[in-house]
Amino acid sequence: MNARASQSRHLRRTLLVLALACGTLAGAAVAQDARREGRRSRQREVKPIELTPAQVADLTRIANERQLSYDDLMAASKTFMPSGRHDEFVCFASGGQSGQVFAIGVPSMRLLRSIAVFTPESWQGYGFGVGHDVLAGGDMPSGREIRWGDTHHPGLSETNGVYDGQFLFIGDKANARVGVIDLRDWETKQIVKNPLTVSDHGGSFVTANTEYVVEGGQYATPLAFAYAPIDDYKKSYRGSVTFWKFDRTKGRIDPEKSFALELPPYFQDLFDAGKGPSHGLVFGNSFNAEMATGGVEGGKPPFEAGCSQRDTDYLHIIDWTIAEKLVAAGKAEQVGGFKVLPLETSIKEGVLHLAPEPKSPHGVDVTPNGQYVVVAGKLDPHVTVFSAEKIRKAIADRKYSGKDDYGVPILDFDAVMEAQVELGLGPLHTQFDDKGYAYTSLFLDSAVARWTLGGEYTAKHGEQPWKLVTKTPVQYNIGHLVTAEGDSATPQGKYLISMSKWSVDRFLPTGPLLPQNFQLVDIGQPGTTMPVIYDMPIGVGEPHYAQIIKADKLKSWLVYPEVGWNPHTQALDPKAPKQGKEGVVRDGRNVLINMTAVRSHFNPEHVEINEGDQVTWRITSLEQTPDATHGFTIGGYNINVSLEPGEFVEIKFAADMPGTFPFYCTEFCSALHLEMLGYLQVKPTGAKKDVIGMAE
Ligand code: RUQ
Ligand code: CUA
Repeated sequence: MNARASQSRHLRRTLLVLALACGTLAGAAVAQDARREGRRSRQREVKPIELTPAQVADLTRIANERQLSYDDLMAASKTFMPSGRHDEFVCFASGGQSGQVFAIGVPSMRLLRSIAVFTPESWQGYGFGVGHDVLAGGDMPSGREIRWGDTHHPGLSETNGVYDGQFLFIGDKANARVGVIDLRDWETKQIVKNPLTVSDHGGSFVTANTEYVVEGGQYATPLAFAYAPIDDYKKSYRGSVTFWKFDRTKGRIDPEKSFALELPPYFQDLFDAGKGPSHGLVFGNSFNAEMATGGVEGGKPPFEAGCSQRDTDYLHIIDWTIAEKLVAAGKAEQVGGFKVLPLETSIKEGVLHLAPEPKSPHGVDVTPNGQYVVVAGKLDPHVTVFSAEKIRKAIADRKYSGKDDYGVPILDFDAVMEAQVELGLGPLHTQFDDKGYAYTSLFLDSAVARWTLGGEYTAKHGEQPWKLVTKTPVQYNIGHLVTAEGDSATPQGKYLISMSKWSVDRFLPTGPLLPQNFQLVDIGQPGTTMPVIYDMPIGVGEPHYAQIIKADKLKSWLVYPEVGWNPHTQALDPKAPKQGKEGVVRDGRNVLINMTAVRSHFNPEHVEINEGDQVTWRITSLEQTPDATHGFTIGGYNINVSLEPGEFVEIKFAADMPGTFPFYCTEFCSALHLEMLGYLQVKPTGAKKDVIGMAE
């Protein structure tokens, strides 16, 4: 080979390597194109189509080959999203026992993301190098670690009863905790552990301006995890509802400014906050007004029987504006280091009233105008509608039908009830649309019921008020349902998701553990038309509640605002390693690694430390290109973090395991992704040689 040929081959190879390594530039260009493309495709003008006879024949042939009906074709055309087109709505669904939150595009029902909240999750690095402080916030006051959650009810932040797209709260029923997610980067920023109880259910529900995040308890216990024999139930066991004060500027719950109410030991269930005329009140239902304590093994009636003897349980009506003032005036007591308003104070000062509600209620849902409260009793085929105005009047006029065992006034049922609507078997939860309809899930019927609201809504739908309109069967055993912004002051209508608990035969079998079934229901047309148009299997956990928000309300970041951004403080971090200042700094046994990451290398690539060193490993991603995410793992050290564009992370660990540990990038970031690696060498104590070789 002559010199020139070899030179040119060398040049070509150099150019190729450069081209690959210059992923930054290439990637930026690609991403810019994609961004432009994205914008174009969203605005893409698609001319109205008119099917030619040949096209109709084509469609018909495919439909017949695939055994699709006309309704199936319609359903497909209502849900299919062409590549690059974005969904109109995002559904944030609880991830049940997975301890996560799922984000799903609507109407395509495509899973967009899971957000780790209570359970460590390795893709996001949550609990594997970062996020430990957040997770630790949810530990028991005794210090016991809790590393999972049973997420039930997401609550989007609201302004004047309307979703504002800033924050998302999520409750953990199993351990009584609330997580706070910032919707700029969709990451969990805080977990607060309820200091009074390990059992909640009525969270997270926000008041109309997110003044408070409401967390209602569930199974009564002595407060603050004390022990008391179950025979002391009535005396020593208590329910509670906690009002977590939210600081919007900090994006955090402020436990110091939060408080709770001591409640009778009924099993408080779901809660909802008033808005408009009912703003200032929260409504919570309960079961077990009987105060049954179970004991089937000793021949006593089991909970299921003991809890459902009476015909009515108690709706709790709580005025948090009074409670807030009392707490500010020092009327709260310290229980478990937390401000708790004693039950007798709440009674005396008019914070708490009860109203009878039908047997074993579950959902309590305030209408968009804030005028009505809909309660569904699982063992009553009706939903019962209470009027906020009548409740306020009955409280003012002291229209009581009696008091409970603890002296809490019970409002006269007929004085506060507006309507009862017979819907079917096992009504659970209710949501609303923009046409004056309400939708209630019927667990036992496996159906969604559409019914008409009364009052000012009558003019909207033009039908008879407080009447069942239609029912759509769902598959199967629906728990919650959710309509677009359907628990806010501005419901959007259009879509409803039936969160069906059992899928049975809807999907290919996946062993004895089957997915849940999210069924999209088209509620765009009035009257009796309300078809199911999509089935989405959820095979990660059993979701409970969800909320659907208009996608354009979410102002997500595509890259962090500045290189060196700390997602925990949501600010540029002065500790973030800077380009050109990388290296390893030793201070006695403390070692600080300042590292940067950019396609396709880490700097430094060699990190040599000693066994027993305390390591602080800081990494800044220098990337500014959307989606140019790196990962960072040290094999064998249980570490993996996600490095999103601009992000700064700090990982701390003890180098207690000597040896040679490659670290590498865990996101396929570029053509030279496999080459994005380095070596951590941990020299054993007493090692004689510099080179770590075979054990001697
Ligand atoms: S509650 S359906 Cu939390 Cu109904 Cu599950
Ligand atoms: Cu960076 Cu792969």
